[in-house]
Amino acid sequence: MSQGRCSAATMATTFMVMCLFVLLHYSDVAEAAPKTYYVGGITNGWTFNVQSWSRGKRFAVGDTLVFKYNRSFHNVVAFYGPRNGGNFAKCIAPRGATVRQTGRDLIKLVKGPNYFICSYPGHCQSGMKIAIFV
Ligand SMILES: *[C@@H]1O[C@H](CO)[C@@H](O)[C@H](O)[C@H]1NC(C)=O
Ligand SMILES: [Cu+2]
Repeated sequence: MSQGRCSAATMATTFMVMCLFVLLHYSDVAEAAPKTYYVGGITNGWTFNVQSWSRGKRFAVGDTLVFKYNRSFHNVVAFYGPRNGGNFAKCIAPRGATVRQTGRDLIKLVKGPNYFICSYPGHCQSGMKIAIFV
């Protein structure tokens, strides 16, 4: 009887230790749940002088960016990878880049540099551009 109780307690302790281990392990490995961000903030959205909006934020692969804007005046051109740094700096949308223009575009971040510009003439030059490094 008392032996049975004892081993039950031992098993319970072992189980708790295992649970704790699994918890600690996964909190280390698995990142927080993906986040959603409104580029430029929910009020202003995707517009001129938005380029410093990403400063100080920590982005992760799989986070979603929401680009909210008036589609009569703007679009979102996304391109990726370290080779496109120059295009981003010069506000050039590379050939084959995806152009979105729904007025509310949801784009997931990928690993590496993620570049977004508005390709309407002069808009990117007026700060309608963001670079996010994940
Ligand atoms: C976009 O701008 C046009 C022209 O100013 C306006 O008529 C329209 O209502 C705007 N659309 C939205 C979704 O704000
Ligand atoms: Cu624009």
